Amino acid sequence: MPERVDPPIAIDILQAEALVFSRYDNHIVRRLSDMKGQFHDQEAYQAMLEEEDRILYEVYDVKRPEQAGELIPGLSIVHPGKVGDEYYMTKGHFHTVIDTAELYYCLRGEGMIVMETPAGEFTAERLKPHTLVYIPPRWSHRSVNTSPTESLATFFVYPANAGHDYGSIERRGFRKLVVERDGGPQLVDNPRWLPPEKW
Ligand code: S6P
Ligand code: ZN
Repeated sequence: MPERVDPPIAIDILQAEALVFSRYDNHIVRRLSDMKGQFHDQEAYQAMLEEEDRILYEVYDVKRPEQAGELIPGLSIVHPGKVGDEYYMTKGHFHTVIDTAELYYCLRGEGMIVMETPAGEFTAERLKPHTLVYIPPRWSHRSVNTSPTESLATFFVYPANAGHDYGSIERRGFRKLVVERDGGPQLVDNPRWLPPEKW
């Protein structure tokens, strides 16, 4: 039997009002209601939710077999906005196969990627167009849009067998929050963060 060889895939990133892939298999839409318990100002969260279940971010990706050797390319769009003083952000996750890395390339907008290891080591990188962030294995990651007006668009690629562990971040949070202070983004300690010994 000859080995199966898939055809290569070429994708254009279309520069419409929002960036979009010319072809994709999944379009994931995450709303305020999907982020219960994630923003520190719970009152602001509830008040916003009662008004409208806004879209916070969207992801377009290409489906590939979930096996080692395959990659999943995608586009992440985080819309501008805040819940209280905390900027719109993705849920954030560890990869289930924790020894898998990921690459992010910022196409448009401004923001941050916050990252944390299981041992509680924290770091953050600023994103602006053409910034490339390589996230090594074992770092959980969340993208945050710090622009008051513009969507944050990033291209990402990660191993197709990585999987997503959202539960750990839902329970412990990230060590720092990205909030607006004096008109700009600042990292502050997350008062609800659970250190590794309390997991
Ligand atoms: C997957 C990769 C991205 C995120 C996307 C949304 O490993 O990191 O595709 O899924 O940025 O974030 P989240 O935390 O909701 O999956
Ligand atoms: Zn990831």
